[in-house]
Amino acid sequence: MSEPRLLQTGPMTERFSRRLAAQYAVTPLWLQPDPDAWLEQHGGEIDIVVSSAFYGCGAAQLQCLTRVRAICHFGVGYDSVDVAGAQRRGIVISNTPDVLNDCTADLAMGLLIDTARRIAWGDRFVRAGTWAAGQKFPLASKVSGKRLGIVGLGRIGAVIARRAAGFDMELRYHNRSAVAGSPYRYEPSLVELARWADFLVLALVGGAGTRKLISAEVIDALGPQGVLINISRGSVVDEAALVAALVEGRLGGAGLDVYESEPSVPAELLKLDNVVLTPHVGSGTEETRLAMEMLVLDNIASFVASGKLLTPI
Ligand code: 8YV
Repeated sequence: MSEPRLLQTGPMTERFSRRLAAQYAVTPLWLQPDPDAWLEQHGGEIDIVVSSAFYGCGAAQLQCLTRVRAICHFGVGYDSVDVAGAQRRGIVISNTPDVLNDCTADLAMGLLIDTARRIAWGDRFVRAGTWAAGQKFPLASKVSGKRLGIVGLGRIGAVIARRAAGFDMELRYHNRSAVAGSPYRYEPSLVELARWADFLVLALVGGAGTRKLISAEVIDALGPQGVLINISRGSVVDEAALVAALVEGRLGGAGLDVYESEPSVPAELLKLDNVVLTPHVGSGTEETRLAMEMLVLDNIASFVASGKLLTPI
């Protein structure tokens, strides 16, 4: 492909934008005075789209991109991309799998330990001078040796399982179907897994197929001693049911990195000490973001050179 025209739908790092612009003719869509008008007018000139979890490539955008042949997506989850629409038109899509497994699994364990052991809460307690004033901090819950249920034993889920083994945790998982050759016990019923588990970690894909899979029934099965950890997508949880259960004390706690309408977080959660909140940073380390950027650049280079993506979905 000679002189491909690229469209980047949203900002990533300065470094990535610089590298992309050094190699290709690229339009930063979010910097256009009227991005929709730009797409209407110039969408037909674009060959390759660069998207991300926050700035995807939806059906309306894709409709304007009449010439596009590839979408190189920054992130492992591509629910912000109109995959069905792209595939109908033979547009190929790449994502950035594997390079973010470690960091996302690390954050899952961090949220789990923080929620159970009340690290952030303890930090607030110390900073507020409450400890110095003589008050006692409430006892927390033990992590080691407890029961961990993983929903979605994919690439990230498998790394979380390995981390959990280091904490002598008992492990079961739920997927659409059992993972062939997995050493862990498969639980076909999500509600039963939640009933069994002390901690339920969500590591499944987002999108229409998993919307609100973590229902009020699943949350109630996890119960007042249970803790929910979500590092996947906010869309997989019935967030209103989760908030109600936490407010009413029907769920023990939650460690959340993702939400239904990011970056907004339900106000009720901000007041709860048994909830730990992070701003969608599963892959958010210098090392991992650099590896993701390089994989996006390598996918683009491969597609331009050979018409083939390195990590197609
Ligand atoms: C985001 C993510 O891509 O990989 C994913 O699916 O959600 C993240 O890594 C990243 O935060 C940038 O949008």
